[in-house]
Amino acid sequence: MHWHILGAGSLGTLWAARLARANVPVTLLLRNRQRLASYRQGGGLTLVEQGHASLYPVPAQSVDDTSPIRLLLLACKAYDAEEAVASVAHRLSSDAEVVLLQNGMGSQDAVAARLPRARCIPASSTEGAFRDGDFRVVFAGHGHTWLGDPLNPTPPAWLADLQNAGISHEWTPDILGRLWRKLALNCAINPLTVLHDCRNGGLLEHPAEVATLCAELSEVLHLCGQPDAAEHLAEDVQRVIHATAANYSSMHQDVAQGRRTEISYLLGHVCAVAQRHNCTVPHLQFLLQRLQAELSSKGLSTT
Ligand code: NAD
Ligand code: KPL
Repeated sequence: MHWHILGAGSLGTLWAARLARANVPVTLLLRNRQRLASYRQGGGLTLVEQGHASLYPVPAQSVDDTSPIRLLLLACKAYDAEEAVASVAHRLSSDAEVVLLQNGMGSQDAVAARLPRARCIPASSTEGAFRDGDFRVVFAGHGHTWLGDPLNPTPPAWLADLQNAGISHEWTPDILGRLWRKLALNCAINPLTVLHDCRNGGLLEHPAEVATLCAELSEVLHLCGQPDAAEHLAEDVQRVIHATAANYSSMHQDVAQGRRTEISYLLGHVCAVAQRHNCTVPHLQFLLQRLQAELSSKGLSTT
């Protein structure tokens, strides 16, 4: 199986370098010919692991190349997913599979609606990576990736490539439950870390605020048919806060670095779903308003 990877950022580069290292055929898809030229000038992707940098000359194309794509890893941010996949939709084969690495929810359905013939496979990852240069990624936190197809529980044969590449993963029939649970954890933690300008552990000083959000999040999860994802949510949020006390949440990092957040696919999505079900979630709604005001005051997008 030949992998094409669209989105040469942190996670896309991390996957590409490890697949290439395991001799799995992989091609990076870059936004345009200018990006392709600058990639080729650098000679490939650099992966930094435990302070050690290795260069992988992964082949690359621009999205307007015409060769067919059978297996695509979509590794851009949730707010870019639809447009990015549209740029290569005409290249997807009739039996194409598309792995969706986006955090939060909402973008997966939008992509699937654009690609009615493709098998869309959402993924949820706890791996951590960041860019410290163009086409250069630091593997900052070992984690695990869950993948699944909500419409078809049969695992794809190419999971063996992930095994060979040392990408820790699991095929799950309940990927939606996984995504909802991670979304709920993110909503209970990330916006508050931005508003209180603190590390995750700083939320230990705001137990009532966190507990109230968990209660409303559980209500929304039940309404959308995800009771398992609601189980012991408050306890799990406390566990994550303790386990990651010294870290800044991904949303805090985005805001601190002046980057657009994925708010519409996280807290924004939960509030929109609650509204669709006529479910009042005043604390989540107020949190969203405060977060949007904070982003706006910093000149960042509120969507
Ligand atoms: P990133 O911003 O580092 O990389 C995204 C890349 O996609 C960028 O290089 C961007 O230029 C590219 N891109 C966007 N639109 C494009 C288009 N139309 N054509 C071609 N390229 C395009 O993002 P990331 O950190 O790798 O995150 C990707 C997703 O994975 C996000 O939803 C994020 O929340 C999730 N995630 C990230 C991490 C992490 O540690 N980085 C961990 C877990 C989940
Ligand atoms: O995933 C996270 C993030 O920072 O995005 C955790 C660590 C769970 C905090 O919500």
